Amino acid sequence: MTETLENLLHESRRFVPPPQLASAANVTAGAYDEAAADRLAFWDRQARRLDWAQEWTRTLDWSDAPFARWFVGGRLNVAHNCVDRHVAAGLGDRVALFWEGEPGDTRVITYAELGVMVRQAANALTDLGVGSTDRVAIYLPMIPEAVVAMLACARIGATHSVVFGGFSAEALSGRIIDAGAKVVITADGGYRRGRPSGLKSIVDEALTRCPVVEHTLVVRRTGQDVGWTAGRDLWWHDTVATASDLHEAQPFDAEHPLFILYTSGTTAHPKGILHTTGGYLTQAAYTHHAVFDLKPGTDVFWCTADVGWVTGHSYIAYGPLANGATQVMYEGTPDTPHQGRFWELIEKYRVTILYTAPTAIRTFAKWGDDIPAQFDLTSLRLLGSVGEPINPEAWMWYREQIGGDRCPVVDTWWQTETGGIMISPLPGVTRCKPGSAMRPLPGITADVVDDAGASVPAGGGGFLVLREPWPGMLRTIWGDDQRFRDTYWSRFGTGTSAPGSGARAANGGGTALAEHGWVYFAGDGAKRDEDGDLWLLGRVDDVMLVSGHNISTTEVESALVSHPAVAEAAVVGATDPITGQAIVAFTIPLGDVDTAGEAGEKLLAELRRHVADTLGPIAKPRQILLVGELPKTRSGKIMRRLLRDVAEHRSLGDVTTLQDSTVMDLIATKMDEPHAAD
Ligand code: 6R9
Repeated sequence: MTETLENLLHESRRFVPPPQLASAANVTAGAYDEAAADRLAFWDRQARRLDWAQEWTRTLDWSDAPFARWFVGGRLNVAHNCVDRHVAAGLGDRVALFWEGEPGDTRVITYAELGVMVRQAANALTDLGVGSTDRVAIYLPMIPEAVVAMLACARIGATHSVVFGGFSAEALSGRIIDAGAKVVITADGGYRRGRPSGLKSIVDEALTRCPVVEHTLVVRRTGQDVGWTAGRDLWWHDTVATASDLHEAQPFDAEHPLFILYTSGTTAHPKGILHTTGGYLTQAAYTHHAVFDLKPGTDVFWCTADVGWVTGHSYIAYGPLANGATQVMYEGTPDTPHQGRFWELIEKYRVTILYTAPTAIRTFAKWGDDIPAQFDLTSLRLLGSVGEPINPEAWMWYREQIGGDRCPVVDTWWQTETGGIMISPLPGVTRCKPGSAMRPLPGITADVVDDAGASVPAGGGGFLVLREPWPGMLRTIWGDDQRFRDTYWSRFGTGTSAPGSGARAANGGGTALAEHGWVYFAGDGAKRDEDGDLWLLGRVDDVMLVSGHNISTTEVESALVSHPAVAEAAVVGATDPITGQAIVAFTIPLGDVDTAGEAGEKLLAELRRHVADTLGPIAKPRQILLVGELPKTRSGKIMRRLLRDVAEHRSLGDVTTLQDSTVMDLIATKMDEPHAAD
């Protein structure tokens, strides 16, 4: 980016916390002051929300930056913190998981029962020779055993690497090899879209390339036939379910590796993000307590992410369980067997807090308001969003149609790398603006900087950076310290290769420069509005340069989504002989909108005008295509890279991480059709 991002979108709607929530909130405005007064003392207090076998001697050691050590010398056991201590406190009968399979089968698991399962799995893994210097790959559907497997690894100090169950044999084997996993925990299959899918068969294929794997542990979920390698493969029900449920948890060092999680990106070279024990759990637990205002005795929390993503790690497995939460866990897709499945589950389990993704919210809006309206959603009191920028109109729809115009919506920005939520409203404090993640949480320092690393003034846009280390931060990229430095710490600040270009320049920008000068580059664009609140604008790779103006795809998409005929939109910059790049928009109309013939042409012209009216003529798309679907990753993020290929009539790059690879063929065909809106 040669200039700062333009600031195009203006939003004047404001939503104050409901008084009842505010007056009983877990975290109040004072937390910001406390953390500002002494950030490390603040995190010290949050760490004390956990049980430690041994107290730490130093909160943070940053002397070997960018390699951080938090809670130095402290020792704790994660599984003890997530399960045993609740049982010891007399809460063994509290439900930990209301699990619902896609076909409608259910399991209710209390904390006491979860403890038995975790201890048995810990014993079984130990018997297989797994210890605290080993890695275990977990490739499971959304069944309770996924959480049990993670906790069992944590209990014995083995580092887990959960691989999303939708990934191919190739992706799986690449991750198993990179991590050096010696055991793979999987299932025969899982249910998705009404059909059993195979997992064990994919593991078998992957393992032809992974000689380091000694055993697989296989959960029977679907009962389908599976291949079997005697001596290597073991059934969970023969091994874990028959193991002793007596197991004493040993404490591990605060910096003991807890898990590796591979981020989306190129499958050829996955980045194994490494998280450790004490700091990660502190931040996962604190942010879950603060952002979701969780009241463990009465709330029913539902995070709809898959455990294969970081959201499932931090806000299904670790954060909620550390806080003693009661959760819903759902195996399947939101439209199986019908499009009201989520709302049916909220009604059934009286869910009070829902955490989902903008892609899901926009899809629900597209399916129509009448679907959620058929269910009783009055149990809800708080709604969260994560994964992508949430368009103001999607935020409004979520608040009104799902939250009954009564529940606060918290838009939470964070990454696999950050381990936990970083930027988010506090539900009992913040006057929310639709589409803004608002402020860094207490104890977190974020900034928006220009190309030279100087803080942008209010009203400006640029790169999102984090100026201070935080407890849940990644410690490195597994096996590749240099890539860790290069990717996150070399763009700005002390780690930058051009001396003087980064850290020092930031002094002029207004925000006090951290003494150490290390600046974490998140890779996202952001703007700071006149009030100092933050708006996340997506990956900087997606920013468009139109006639010398940097324009975010997010803002143009939000303008399109604010038109009543539009459900979803994805925008890219395509090479243009006159403007450098020109805006090309792929738009999904709402289900009942007439797009045939002349009506379609009229709509396209109107949409282009609408964007120009909302954001200014500079943001007017050169071309808009009406499409039925958009290319998305399996975690629901729009893949603009592929749309750029289509818009520039290039052959498509890697499509293996797509949720549905046929989508691109349809879009490419559409692109080649003649259109009047050019
Ligand atoms: C938690 C998660 C991280 C990237 C991140 C950003 C995007 C996530 C967002 C958001 C705008 C939000 N992102 N939350 N953008 N507003 N509230 O999604 O982790 O899969 O590693 O993705 O997702 O671009 O950099 P991960």
